[in-house]
Amino acid sequence: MTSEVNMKKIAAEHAAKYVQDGMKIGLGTGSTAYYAILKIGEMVRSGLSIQAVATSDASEKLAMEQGISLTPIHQIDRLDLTIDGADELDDQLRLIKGGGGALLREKITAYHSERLVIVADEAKAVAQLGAFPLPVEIVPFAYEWTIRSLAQLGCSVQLRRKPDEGLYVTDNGNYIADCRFQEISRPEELSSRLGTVPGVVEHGLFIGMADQAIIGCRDGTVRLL
Ligand code: ABF
Repeated sequence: MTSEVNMKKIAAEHAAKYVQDGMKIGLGTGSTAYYAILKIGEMVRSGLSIQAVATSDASEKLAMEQGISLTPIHQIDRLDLTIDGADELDDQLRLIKGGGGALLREKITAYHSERLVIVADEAKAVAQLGAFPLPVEIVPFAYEWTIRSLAQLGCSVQLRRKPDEGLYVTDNGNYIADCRFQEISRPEELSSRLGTVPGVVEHGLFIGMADQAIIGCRDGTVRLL
């Protein structure tokens, strides 16, 4: 029986095989993308030459520790491949992302990538999105009003806090509102409605962005979606 950690590792290392010499790579965020960065670091130390952009300060730090040099964004027009995690994914490759607080940089990076490959353990694959609270990045100004507008979309909203500390602040200086919908039956519609709320910077619904998902399974195999 494979542990959750190993399911993440199996999926991430399978995705790392897609990384070829000379590629421009987006490095995701989270505990699954972590294993992809470790594997890519090993490949770089063995001579692989890539240009890389990280989707969070945490992934940037990890990449540098692994010997992956990061390229300034202005030197890259478009990425060949981004490998990233997800909190939920359905069979149409619609995703909820942002549990790690990096959704804005993740979505920007994914948008400017030729391919987005999602790596996840099998628990992330769901029939319908929504059990995981949808992270929404909002500006600090008037956040109380923004939270009220989000609640009017039919969810209960919790402003993310750091354990034993104050409000969680993203790498971009914004807050995260975790929106509990329970079930999201029409993700495309919700995505559009979220975009109309002033104060919302970006949300964690990634629709029509992922090209493939690599799921690490309990039996030690990977399932490709
Ligand atoms: C990141 O990966 C986030 O968008 C998401 O929260 C996380 C998935 O969690 P993990 O890989 O740590 O299980 O990209």
